Amino acid sequence: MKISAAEVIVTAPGRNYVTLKLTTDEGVVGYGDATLNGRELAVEAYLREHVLPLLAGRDAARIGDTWQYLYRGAYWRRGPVTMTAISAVDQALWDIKGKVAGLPVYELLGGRAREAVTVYGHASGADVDDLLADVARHLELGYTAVRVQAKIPGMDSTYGLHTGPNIYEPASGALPKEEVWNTAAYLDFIPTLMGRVREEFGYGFHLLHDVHHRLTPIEAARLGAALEPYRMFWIEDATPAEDQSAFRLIRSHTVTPLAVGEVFNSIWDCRELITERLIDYVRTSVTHAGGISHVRRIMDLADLYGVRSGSHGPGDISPVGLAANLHLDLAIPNFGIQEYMGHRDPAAEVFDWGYRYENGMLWPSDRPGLGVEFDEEAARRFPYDPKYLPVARLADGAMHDW
Ligand code: EZ4
Ligand code: CO
Repeated sequence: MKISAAEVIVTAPGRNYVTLKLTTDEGVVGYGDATLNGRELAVEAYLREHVLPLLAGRDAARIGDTWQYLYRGAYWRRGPVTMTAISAVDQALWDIKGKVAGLPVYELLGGRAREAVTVYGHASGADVDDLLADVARHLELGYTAVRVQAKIPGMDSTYGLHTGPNIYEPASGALPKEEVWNTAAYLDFIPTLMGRVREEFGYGFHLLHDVHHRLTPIEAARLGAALEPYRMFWIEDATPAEDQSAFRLIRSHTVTPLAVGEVFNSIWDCRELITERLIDYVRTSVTHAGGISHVRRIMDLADLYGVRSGSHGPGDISPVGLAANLHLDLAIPNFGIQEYMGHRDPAAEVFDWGYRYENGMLWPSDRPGLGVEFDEEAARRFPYDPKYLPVARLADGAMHDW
């Protein structure tokens, strides 16, 4: 069966999503998520100009060979744009393979190693009381793991907060929003905040926190040590993710578990982190790290070293991308946890995702392939809506990591 048509569709039902559609000469359709927040059209153009012309006539069954062709065959390898594009092709080909076989993709990956996928939800607040109310709401909804973020006193705005009821959307505006960051205020506040959460709700659920690349290694080490009494499930992205050696220093000072990697796009980004056991969870996602095929290899490497999965699952991954990640989460032995933020209205007018949230877990559908339907006509009603992620500066105006 050959790929006979390929198309990229950009649509914004509530937020921007980039979707690759591959069609075979027998009329089987596969979808892949190619959404890269704030850089959507770069991936769309990479796919349209440099990848789609290579796909027509290729055997749709040969997922691995197509992956290698797009990765090794391109002299300019890796990077978020390229790898998100390759990922979309990989997802769409797995979707086709599942539909041809009449089986959900997790069956092709060896079958379910668990019934459902444990997820963590996002609690946030404008102050401590507001945050505590949101944690309570998550626990009532059945979440067994909750990420906690709150506005840092003394700062005008802080990353990771809800922007509306149940909405977390960092991208906004025709130009990037500028936030002012204060490390000292942050480091003073976070241990107090986690202490308050444990005091109110106890230790019977997993507590997570995202540092979002803001600290130096020694600051991250101090935070990890200060949080030890609160038994965090993890602290995420403690330092800018490209410096793998930073984690040696953090690791040597704290037993707070470490997660990193939502911005990683290949196995090479996390090789030392895994093989030197510098982290506990690797956060690569199917959408941004080369698809099901490549993330499966990352997770296999991680399994050898006792590192578990904790894949990125923000609102800026489409229902197709999240479904693809769920199929992998279901099948791998070293699944840890999956991030889940839901999908923002009116995404359901365009995507029918099949999986459902219940009791702190995501439950797969038994539809063949990835199991996500895409309504192209509805997609056309929601044109691309340009948005940027924010940037961060220090009080003196110097650029900082967002
Ligand atoms: O800020 O996906 O853990 N989740 C996160 C995300 C990122 C966004 C960036 O597009 O850090 O919410
Ligand atoms: Co994060």
